[in-house]
Amino acid sequence: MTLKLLIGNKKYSSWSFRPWLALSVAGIPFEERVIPFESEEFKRDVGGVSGTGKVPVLIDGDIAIWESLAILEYLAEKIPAAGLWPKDVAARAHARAVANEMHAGFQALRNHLPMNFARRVIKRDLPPPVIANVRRVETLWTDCRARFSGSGPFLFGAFSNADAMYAPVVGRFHTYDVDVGEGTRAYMKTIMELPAFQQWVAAGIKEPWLFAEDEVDWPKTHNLT
Ligand SMILES: N[C@@H](CCC(=O)N[C@@H](CS)C(=O)NCC(=O)O)C(=O)O
Repeated sequence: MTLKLLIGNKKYSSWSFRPWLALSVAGIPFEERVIPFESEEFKRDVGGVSGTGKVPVLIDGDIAIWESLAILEYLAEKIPAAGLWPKDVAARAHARAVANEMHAGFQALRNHLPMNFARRVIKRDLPPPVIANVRRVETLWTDCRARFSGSGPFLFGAFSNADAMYAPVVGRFHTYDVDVGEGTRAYMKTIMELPAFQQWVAAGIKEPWLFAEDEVDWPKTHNLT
C-alpha cells in the first residue's frame, strides 16, 4: 500500500515540508496531496483523518498519523533502511533532542519569520527574542556538525530527520536574509541544494493562494507583484 501524505500549501506549510522532505530525500515512494488552507476540502478531508484538523497527516492503509515529528518517527521505524535517525545511540539521542527542540520551540522565530517561499529575499529587522532563537539554532547546528557529522555534509553526517525538522528554518534564514556565520551558511547551502528542497520551492512559488498572515511585509517583498 502506497503511503499518502496530506500537506498544506507548499509556499507556507512548514510542518508539511518536514516529512515531505524526509520521504523525498530518502527515496521512499509516496503520494502527496496538497490541500489548500481555508478551503472546504481542507476542513473536510484533513478534519476527517486528524483530530487537530492540521497538516501534515500520513496515511498508511488504516493508520493515520498526525504531528510532523510522529510521522518522522513512524517512517524511521517502518523503513529502517532509509536511515532517518543516526545509527549510533548517542548521535540518535542527540538528533531526537534537537528535533524535539524544534518541534516544541523557536516560537519567536516562527512567528516573526513565517516560511514563505514566494517572498523576495530582503532583510527583515529582528527583535531580540528572534535573534536569541537564531543564535540558539546556530549553536545547535555547529555543535551537531562538530560532534556527529564526520565527513558528511548534514547535521549527523548523512541526511536524517533532524535535517528535515530544520529545513524550514534554513528557508527562513535565506528568505529574510538573516545574518548568520559561515558554518551556518555552508549548512544552509547543503540543504538548499537538495533537489527535493528545490522541487518543493518551485512548486510553492507557482501556487496561486495568498494568506495575509504569512505575508509579513506584503506587498513590497512578494515575487508575484
Ligand atoms: N504540531 C503540528 C503542527 C501542525 C500545524 O500547525 N499545521 C498547520 C500548517 S503548517 C495547519 O495545518 N494549519 C491549518 C489550520 O490551523 O487550520 C505538527 O508538528 O504537525
